[in-house]
Amino acid sequence: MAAPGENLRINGDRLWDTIHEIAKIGPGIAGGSNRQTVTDEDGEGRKLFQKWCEDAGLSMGVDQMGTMFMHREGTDPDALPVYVGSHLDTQPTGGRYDGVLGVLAGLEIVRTLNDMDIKTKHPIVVTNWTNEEGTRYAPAMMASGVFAGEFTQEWAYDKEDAEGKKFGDELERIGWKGDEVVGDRKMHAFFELHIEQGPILEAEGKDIGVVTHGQGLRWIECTVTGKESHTGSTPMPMRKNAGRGLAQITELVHKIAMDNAPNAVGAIGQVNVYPNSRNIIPGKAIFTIDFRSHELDTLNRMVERLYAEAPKLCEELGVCLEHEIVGQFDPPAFDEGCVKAIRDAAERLGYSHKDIISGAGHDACWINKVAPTAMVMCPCVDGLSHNEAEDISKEWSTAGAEVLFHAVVETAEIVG
Ligand code: HGY
Ligand code: MN
Ligand code: MN
Repeated sequence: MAAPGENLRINGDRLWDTIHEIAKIGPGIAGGSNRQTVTDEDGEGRKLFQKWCEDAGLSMGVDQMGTMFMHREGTDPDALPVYVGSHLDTQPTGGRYDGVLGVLAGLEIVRTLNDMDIKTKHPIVVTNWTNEEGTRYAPAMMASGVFAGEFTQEWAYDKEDAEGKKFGDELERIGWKGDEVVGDRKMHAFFELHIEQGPILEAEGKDIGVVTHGQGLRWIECTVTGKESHTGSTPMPMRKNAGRGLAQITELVHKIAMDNAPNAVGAIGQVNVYPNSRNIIPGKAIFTIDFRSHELDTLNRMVERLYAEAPKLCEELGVCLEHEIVGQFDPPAFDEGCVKAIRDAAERLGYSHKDIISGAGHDACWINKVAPTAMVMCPCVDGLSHNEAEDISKEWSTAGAEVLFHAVVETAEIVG
């Protein structure tokens, strides 16, 4: 496949303006975004994205998990499309770029191809995967997981949020439950641009991350049960404090990750204590452990050690522990051909680059199971993400989108 000329560039200003236009929908309280999956704000953001795509001549398909597929014709209708995208849903206190950059960079590729009247043999499909974040409804990368056959649609539809609302009902309520059977679409390749969400690229002064692998993930939901009683009148030796189980498992998770450093991380991000009253000893604590490593055996060892040590801790405290895996995927290795297209594009375009392992999970991690897949990363300020202060430069956004552009267009094969 002929590589695109190094003069083939995107309109970085237009991409930057588009990113900040959609950020007006579901704004956070501190300058970031709060456009959680299948909320009204998510629905509004989808509508704006649909308008932009249709204005660019794309036709829309939506599957039964609400994932949006925006199709640009190729010259060979029988050729499998090259997919490019990410996610428009955000964390409750998310940044403006996590996911959004990757979807809108896909739109910018189409806009640029239209401007230059460039045709490709393979169609190009810009994709917005539903519920990548997994915050309102676990697990993360939910729709791409159903697409890759990892979860059933019924299981996903039945997931409930903190208010007991089911995912499937909310998807229908916002009017984005499509008719396409999830996973029926076949892909020639899938590319995703994403901010690094870590400090490496910025610290090393690199414009581009060529993502060769991702970390595997285990989300373990724990329920520690003790006994509610008066914080004032219950003698200390009689207490069954579920909060102490939470505290000691929090420390254990940290210790397990540190003992497997530098190729492991662990924390507890979501915590609910019941009844959460100032003068009642917590009778129950429900929380989710997030373990990650790019080494599968390390990841499995971390989980085994948790299963061995956490129940003992709880027994000594007089409380009991139940746990269940609510999200998991093994460390992905991305397609070498697609990874090479990205590395060559960075080289051709004169951007500094380094091979990198993705610390965060992405839809590409699941799609990698069903199609040749790879990711491009750009730096983010202080490596900060999942924080409203998440920030990138226009230069980084442009560089990432241009490398994505070249990898997509080379794979889709320019015609004429
Ligand atoms: O959890 C993750 O890694 C992703 O940001 N959803
Ligand atoms: Mn993301
Ligand atoms: Mn995220």
